[in-house]
Amino acid sequence: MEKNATIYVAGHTGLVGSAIVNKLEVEGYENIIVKTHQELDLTRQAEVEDFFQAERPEYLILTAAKVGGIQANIAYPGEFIYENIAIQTNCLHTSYLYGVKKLIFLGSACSYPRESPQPMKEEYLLSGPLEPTNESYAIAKIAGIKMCEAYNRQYDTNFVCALPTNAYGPNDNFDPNDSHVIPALIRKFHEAKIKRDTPVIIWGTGNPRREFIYVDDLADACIFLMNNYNGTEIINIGVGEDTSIKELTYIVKDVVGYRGEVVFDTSKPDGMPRKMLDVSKLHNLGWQAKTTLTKGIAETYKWYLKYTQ
Ligand code: GFB
Repeated sequence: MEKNATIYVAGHTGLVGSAIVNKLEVEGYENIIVKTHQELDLTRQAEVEDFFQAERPEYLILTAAKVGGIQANIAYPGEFIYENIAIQTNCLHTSYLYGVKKLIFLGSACSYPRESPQPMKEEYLLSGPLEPTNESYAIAKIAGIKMCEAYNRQYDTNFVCALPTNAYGPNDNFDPNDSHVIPALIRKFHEAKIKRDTPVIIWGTGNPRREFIYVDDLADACIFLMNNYNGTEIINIGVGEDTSIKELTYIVKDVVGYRGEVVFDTSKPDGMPRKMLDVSKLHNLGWQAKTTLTKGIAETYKWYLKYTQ
């Protein structure tokens, strides 16, 4: 991407979009376009077309999506399938209509089969049934991936699809019910520390394993792919190692400085038993994540204290 190109970052108020805008600014990109949800509702095709007609973005970084943790996915499957399919369909089709030079669409590691061999290679997509707790979200993302492939094939577009692992970091959603596990644990441990409330309840058995990427690393990887990758084949973005929810619990507990008891509530769902990406394709292109889990959680906790307390 040229430094003076017009780059539309869809979803700039979210976790990933905000980190991408920050990184683009630091790297000297001068023409970044953003729109709030009030200014542009991406689920409305006509609004999206009017926006592309007026602004003519040359590049699109598509991070806008309805996202949430395991409980949000269980509670709102209709919203997850509708909003994600609408947003991505409108953005991808309009990008084709208005000749966007290149875009990156973010899929998700949860699009891989529930019982996928680990680590998950790109070719395992659609090789088995999905994890039921996030099937709507996964199906929507698979539809986006397949739409990119189909448009590249039929219209010779340059639509890149990346599948990131679970992201976390500053600007995350810390809602106790709907958030992902890292922001949820930061908030639970912090509030328990302040209120001297014990025990802290962790959902599930603690046995599932997840791979977590710090959002600044994910932003860096997306910009790297925009500048260095043109394939139609999907590409995983991860860190190359995973952690059990139990190990994660004790890392967050230490970072926050909570000294009380922890209880695992096994009546809550575990979700997918293990989710870890094979990142050899990305490594072979020359990109690797830099931030350790403990450092990333410490940065996120600092942000949480500064901006939410
Ligand atoms: O982050 P999380 O909601 O996402 O949960 P998933 C990860 C694991 O942490 C699950 C456990 O095994 C949860 O049961 N966990 C323990 C908790 N305590 C908590 C808590 O207080 N809050 C939360 N949220 N989890 C999502 C998908 O799955 O991953 C989405 O549902 C999306 O579609 C996202 O793909 C990245 O990794 O299980």
